[in-house]
Amino acid sequence: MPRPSHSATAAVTAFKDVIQRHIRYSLAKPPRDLSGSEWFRAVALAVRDLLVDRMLETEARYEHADAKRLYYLSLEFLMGRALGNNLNNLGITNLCRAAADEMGINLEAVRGTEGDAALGNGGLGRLAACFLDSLATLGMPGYGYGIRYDYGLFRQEIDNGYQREKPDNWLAEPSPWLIERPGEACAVPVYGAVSGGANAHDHARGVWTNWRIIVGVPHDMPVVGYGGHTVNFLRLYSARASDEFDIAIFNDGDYVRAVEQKLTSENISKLLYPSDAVAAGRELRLLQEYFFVACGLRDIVQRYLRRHTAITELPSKVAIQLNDTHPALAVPELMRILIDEHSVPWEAAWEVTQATFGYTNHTLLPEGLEMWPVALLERVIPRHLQLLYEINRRLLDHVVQVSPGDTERLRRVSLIEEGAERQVRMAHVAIAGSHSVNGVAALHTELVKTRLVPDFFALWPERFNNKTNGVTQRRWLLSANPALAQLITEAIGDGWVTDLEQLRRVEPHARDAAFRHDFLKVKQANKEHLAAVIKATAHETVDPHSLFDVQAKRIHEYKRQLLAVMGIVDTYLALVEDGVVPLVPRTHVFAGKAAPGYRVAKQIIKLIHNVGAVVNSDPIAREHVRVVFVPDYRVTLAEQIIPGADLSEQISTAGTEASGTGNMKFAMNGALTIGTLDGANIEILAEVGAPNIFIFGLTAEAIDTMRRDGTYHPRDYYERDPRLRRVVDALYSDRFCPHEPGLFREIAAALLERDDYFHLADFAAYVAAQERVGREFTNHKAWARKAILNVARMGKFSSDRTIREYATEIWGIRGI
Ligand code: 26Q
Repeated sequence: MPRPSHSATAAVTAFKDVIQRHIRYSLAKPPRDLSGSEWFRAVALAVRDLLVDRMLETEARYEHADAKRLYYLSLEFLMGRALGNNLNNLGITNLCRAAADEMGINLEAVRGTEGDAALGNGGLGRLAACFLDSLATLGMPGYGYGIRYDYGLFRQEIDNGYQREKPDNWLAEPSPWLIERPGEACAVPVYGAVSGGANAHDHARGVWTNWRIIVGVPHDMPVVGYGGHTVNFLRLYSARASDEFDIAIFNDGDYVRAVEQKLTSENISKLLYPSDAVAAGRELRLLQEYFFVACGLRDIVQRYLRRHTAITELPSKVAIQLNDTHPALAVPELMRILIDEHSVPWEAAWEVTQATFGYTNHTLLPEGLEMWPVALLERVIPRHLQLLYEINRRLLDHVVQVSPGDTERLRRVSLIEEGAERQVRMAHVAIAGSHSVNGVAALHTELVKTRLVPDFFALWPERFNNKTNGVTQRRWLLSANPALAQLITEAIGDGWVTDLEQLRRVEPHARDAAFRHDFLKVKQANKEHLAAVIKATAHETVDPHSLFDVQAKRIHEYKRQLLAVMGIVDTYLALVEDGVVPLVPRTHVFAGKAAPGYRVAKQIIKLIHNVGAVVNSDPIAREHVRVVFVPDYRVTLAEQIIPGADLSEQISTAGTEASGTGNMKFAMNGALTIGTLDGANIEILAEVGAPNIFIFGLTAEAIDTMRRDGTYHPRDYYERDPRLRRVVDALYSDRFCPHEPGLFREIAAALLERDDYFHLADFAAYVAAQERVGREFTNHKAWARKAILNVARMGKFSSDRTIREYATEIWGIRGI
């Protein structure tokens, strides 16, 4: 062991001093009285001091270079914990640990007390968080803009196998990472009416009156890149009622109405909507979307105008990315700013708007496409509706020019869906108002072009492009799996931390018996850790030498947790009824939240628990199969589950999962994938090679054809396959719900009658693929080789690569 140098010990002392200063002057307590979470606060505040210094330096650097900036507008940022990540990226983990040791506290325990910032539902929100890490690591001026929800995604508790939601009051103790900036608060008008304004001849300058003011207060969370050179920020707005406006009503003597209005205003940033696919058409959600977009654009335009005068040159210094359609009201809002506040003529304003925005689509599911009733927009943001009408009029004029007489096409392209209730199609707004439209995996982008919006693709093919998702290896490998990270670094150096393609150099080590041995040792230790997590949370003792088969993601019919359950039921019945013993003992690990209003998803959670109860209590079956559900899946739990997986389940119906990002995290941590030809699985297959992944099931094209022609009859599969029949019959019977007869009948009946997600069509192929998995797992050497090759071939799936592509092909920004 080298002795710490004098300057190292001096740095430890200095850092310790900063922590002690915060204990005294920020917490105002003597150190001996501190609780665990107070230690966290003191350490975090000391780290924050460093972040603030570098954030100010970073801003000066950008300012000096007059750099073009990227603003990532998103209703969701699923950040997880920050302390460990900030220490790692600043490169001061060891220094901080030494300082903590000298004060007699354990850094890992302190890190363990931090709660997750769970301001997101799943994939889309976590992608935004990975992007912020990559932007900062690449030294690029890129900022997140979102909402500082009082309540993040609900905590999941399980009661008798049923999901129960508990509020996530994450700001009960204020976050040390958030820097409130009341001085930069902004005012946003809502409700009221417009007079004059848009019509065919005079579309400019409507006058919006009688609005109510909502105040947005920014809170900045510093985002440090690896190496600590760059600190960007995530700007989150909370909503406050406006004092002045209250005073007006107070003066009218209507005290109660004034207080009521104050409450509604402050509700806007109260909670994250917990749905990740079904667009909840609620007024409060619309207010959220408009509120944060309006705050963000004011801020962006203001920052631009501090140094520049020509508002029409905005796109030379500003790029704005719309994370799905949730922030798509930015399109009419920027038009309003340009036209109403800067007197820019329509044509020029529209050019500026299109050159500024890019739009990313994250879903093909029809129920995921956002639509807002025209009548609601009319009431809440009348001026924006007027502008949308004018955008639509010009769009439809253009369509008439290029395909005269095609009224069907006009109906399909329109921003407005005509029907009993007229609705605005937000995807059309986003596409029309952007110069770039991208999908998040190769297959997904093709389906956006051919299935989702073929008319727009015909109109503007040059706008459409693919940006395959990625994840940050700093959080998902270096920090979540330090033992594997160290093994890799010992083999190839640490260049992979900022250049994931370097993992290729691990490939030759897959043939090295000693390396394989070390790799398996690391995996085994991670499995033992996961077994301890399972014990502590699901209260089940599992064998860490069994195959850990993991499906961790939001619960959704299209993700087909039900197919995995059917596979388990098949194994169980074959064992107890036919005496067929599986080749390897398995532990099936499930984790994930269901949207509170999604009945079927909640039934699936109950089914997993009930199948687990039957299998785990059967003295014979439990020796071969175990089923556990780990409650409250979130970033911090993912960091503990993923490194301990042998097998990663990515089994969505082909053509439904836009990309998936969990698939990348598991493979990067040396799990093999069992998966369909869906989303980024297809690209993972291309990278790792067919022998190193278990692919099964129908293609998106085959499923598309069956859907179109109405040729899918699930009952045919049921009648022809006795194994499948036995499984469906067992679900239909009370075998897994003896105390609640008929509980799963609805699920079984839906499988037979509709099976919207083709479980029955893929069942036989899934079971066969799982049998291959079992066979191959018995050969430890071959399995280790394949797992190592998976790690070595994950270079493409770094969010650094994704961000470089966005930066050069869409945003026109660069590292400074
Ligand atoms: C919309 C309107 C009202 C309320 C909620 C929503 C809403 C919220 C969240 C709709 C959708 C979402 C989230 C979608 C999502 O997470 N999509 C996932 O995005 C990932 C990143 O691109 C992909 O990897 C996943 O395949 C995709 O499912």
